[in-house]
Amino acid sequence: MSLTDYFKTIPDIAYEGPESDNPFAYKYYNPAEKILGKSMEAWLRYAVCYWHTFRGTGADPFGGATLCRPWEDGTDSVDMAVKRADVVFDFINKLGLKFYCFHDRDVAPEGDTVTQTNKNLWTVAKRFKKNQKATGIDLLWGTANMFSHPRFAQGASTTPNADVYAYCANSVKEMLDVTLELGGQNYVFWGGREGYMSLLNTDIGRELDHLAKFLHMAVDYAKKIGFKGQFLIEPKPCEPTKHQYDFDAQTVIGFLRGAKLHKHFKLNIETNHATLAGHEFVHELEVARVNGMLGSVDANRGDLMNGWDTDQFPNDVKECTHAMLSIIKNKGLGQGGLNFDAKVRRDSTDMEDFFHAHIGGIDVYARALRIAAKVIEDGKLDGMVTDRYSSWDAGVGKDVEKGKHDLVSLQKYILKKGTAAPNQSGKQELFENVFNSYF
Ligand code: XLS
Ligand code: NI
Ligand code: NI
Repeated sequence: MSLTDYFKTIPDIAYEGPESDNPFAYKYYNPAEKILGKSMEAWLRYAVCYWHTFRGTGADPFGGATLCRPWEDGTDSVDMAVKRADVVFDFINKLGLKFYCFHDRDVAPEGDTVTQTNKNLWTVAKRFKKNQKATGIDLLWGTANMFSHPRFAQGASTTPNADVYAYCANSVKEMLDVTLELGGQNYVFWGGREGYMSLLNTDIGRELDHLAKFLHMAVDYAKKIGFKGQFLIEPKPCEPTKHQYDFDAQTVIGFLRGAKLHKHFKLNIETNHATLAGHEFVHELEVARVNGMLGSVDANRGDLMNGWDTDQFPNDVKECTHAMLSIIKNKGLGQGGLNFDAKVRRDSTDMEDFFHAHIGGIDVYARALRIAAKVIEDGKLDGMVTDRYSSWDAGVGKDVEKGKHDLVSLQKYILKKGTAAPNQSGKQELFENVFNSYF
């Protein structure tokens, strides 16, 4: 079934196995195939993101639009927005995926008044609802864009301008209503302008209080309307602001705990944001996971030579495998998923390139899932980690974990023993060799 005929030259993308050389086929992603007792589709829950794939133009600070989208009429009208909504569902259908994600401003233009802006959003949301019904595609998450328009230049919920704060309340309220109406499974906060450029003109204490208040208002409103979706915060250390408050997973978790919001939130971890923070992607996943807050993933990658958010499609099998190990240990992403927050390069100018990009990202994670499952099934790496911590499984270590010790009793123990047992080798190189042996 298709709503438009823009992709009629592209075949439905299906699994053909690793031997296939068809660029319009999956070599590793076989949605129904069971891995560790669950279908690949259920583990991976891929989503297409509206903003890069349908609203990104290829423009950069040095040049204008380059990308080819034959359906665009050059306007930002509501009519165009509704037409685009049909194309998006056709695209996701061709890929055989089940989810999409969007910001309010990706899908509908602002009007002259707030009332008109909200009306525009609902006009497109109605089309989404119809298309979701017709295709079985669901909303993974909704969010509000509170960073593009000049009114947000000094912050959204951390702005010095109280009217802008109220404007943001309207945006989040409407998008929560829309997300509820569309059965969205999560709601994301990414604080693009929630940070500062200079401490000379910034009252960070006041701004952080306002941010916490704002998130509490969102939680209260969700409760009021019966929104059961998961709230997610997406950490990022910088860009566009010099320092963003949601710097990394550990920072966000600390903030949420301090504001007594942690029970209501999980994290949406983005690969390129992790690396911008000076962390490996898997570090961020693990920090979220061990805190019980790994909710969803923005799957992309950066460029090692570049210090900004290049939002490239993921293609590193080893990095994705390491990530999938964490996700499997998390027993999956629950109602979250893998959202391709990624864009084709500005010189990838064919409409087909959107397919190649997604096929590549889908296959690299599918391949990573297969390898990670093998690593887990073998149990070799996990066994080596367990061995490394074996001093905690008996004797004094076990007693400490059980809470049976204090400083005095531990001193007594070590005085009696005379000195600490020697360290066992950490064997990092062996661990790396074992991990490498799976590729
Ligand atoms: C930007 C973010 C953004 C969020 C959604 O760097 O990744 O795209 O995912 O607002
Ligand atoms: Ni993102
Ligand atoms: Ni990003």
